[in-house]
Amino acid sequence: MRQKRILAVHDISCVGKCSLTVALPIISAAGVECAVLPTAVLSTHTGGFTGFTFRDLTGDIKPIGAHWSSLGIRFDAIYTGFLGSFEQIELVKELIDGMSGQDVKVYVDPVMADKGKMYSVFGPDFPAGMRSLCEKADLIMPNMTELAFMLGFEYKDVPYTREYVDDILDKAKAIGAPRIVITGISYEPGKIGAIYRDYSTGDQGEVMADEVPGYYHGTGDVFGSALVGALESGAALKDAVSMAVELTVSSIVRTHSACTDVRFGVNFECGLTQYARSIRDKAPLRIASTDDDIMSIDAMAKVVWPETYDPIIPEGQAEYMVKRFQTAEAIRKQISEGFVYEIARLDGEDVGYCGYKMEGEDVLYVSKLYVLAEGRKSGIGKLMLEAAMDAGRAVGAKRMHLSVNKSNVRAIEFYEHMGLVKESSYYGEVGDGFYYDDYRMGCDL
Ligand code: PXL
Repeated sequence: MRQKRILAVHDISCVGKCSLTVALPIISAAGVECAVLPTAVLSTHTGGFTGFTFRDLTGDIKPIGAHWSSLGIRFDAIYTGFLGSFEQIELVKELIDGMSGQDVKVYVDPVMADKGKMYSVFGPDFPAGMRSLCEKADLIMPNMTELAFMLGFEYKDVPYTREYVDDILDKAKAIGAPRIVITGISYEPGKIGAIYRDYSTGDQGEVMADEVPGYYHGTGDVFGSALVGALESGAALKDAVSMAVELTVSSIVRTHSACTDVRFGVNFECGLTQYARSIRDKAPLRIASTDDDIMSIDAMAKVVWPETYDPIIPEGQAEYMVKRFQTAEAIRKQISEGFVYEIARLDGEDVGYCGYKMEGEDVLYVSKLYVLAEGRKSGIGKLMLEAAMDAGRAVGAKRMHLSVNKSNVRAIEFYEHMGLVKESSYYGEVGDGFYYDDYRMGCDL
């Protein structure tokens, strides 16, 4: 599995945690690389501190983007927030257009207003501009004030009725983003949270939490960064919204309990360990990198190899192969020699693994792909194989191949479904008097 790279496009507020000083650590904690494109540098954010400095970086956006293009640098996702000027909206749209055809997910937080008011640094033309940026997004995450400005309805403070919020969700479809998460939703005093809708599937849900009184700066960025980090780690929208609400609310609770000056932002740092744990539990894939990961593969192999092979190969052969190739010690050695193992997770349990390595410059060899009975029919085999292919492509692989026992009909059908074709037969010695009787299958990448 290839590590994802996100481009976060926000300002740097040097003091008063928000925007990039929040996006970088949170997205990193999700295990995702966070590259940055600073839109402005401010001595502090604009909410509550007076006399802040403001260096507009509009003029740097084009040359930075051009340099990245010249180097062929690509991103898996772009996450935009606070922009330093109206002109930056067009520049960011151009940056997104320049990435078209590269399968880049676009997340837009139309940061410009809260509690019924525009931020002081933005003019009246900003909402229409932001709406045009939102049109390019795969997911937008406005608050109600930003939606009111973009859609032209009158802002109403909480609490809302469910009918009111449903109506706003219906109206927001016109913006054109296929998924939306609205923050700061409350139906009753003391409870606050977020609501999401996927317009293409109709999937909708909400995550509510106990409200802590007061206004906390930078919480929109904590929420947005946690959401983007979780989604790019492979979490479902519902789980990603839960993780984002959990990190935001727990950060507010810690800050409230400490009675700190709220202008300095919330204590999200102490919630990062728990956030990273939730990502690990909800993300479908991870690279085996710890002793626990290796022990987990060792344990899965002891179950899945006999189950797969006992019906189709001579007695004792599966046990022999596990001892030779899938003990923790053997796996450790393979990893040290360039093998990568991915582990698949479902409902908090490890349910499968895939091992692969590069052979020479441009061939990916997938050596192991196993799914425990409880993980079958969940699409996890496909996910693992696609992740392996993606990782191979990223380092220049042009072809992939693997070996499969001729009697493993289920696996052969699956590989054919994935586009692989039988290339040759392979009969060879395993050791201890046992033999392989395999097909070699492969495909272009
Ligand atoms: O968190 C939103 C935000 C980001 N950046 C700057 C801000 C604000 C909100 O006030 O002032 C500079």
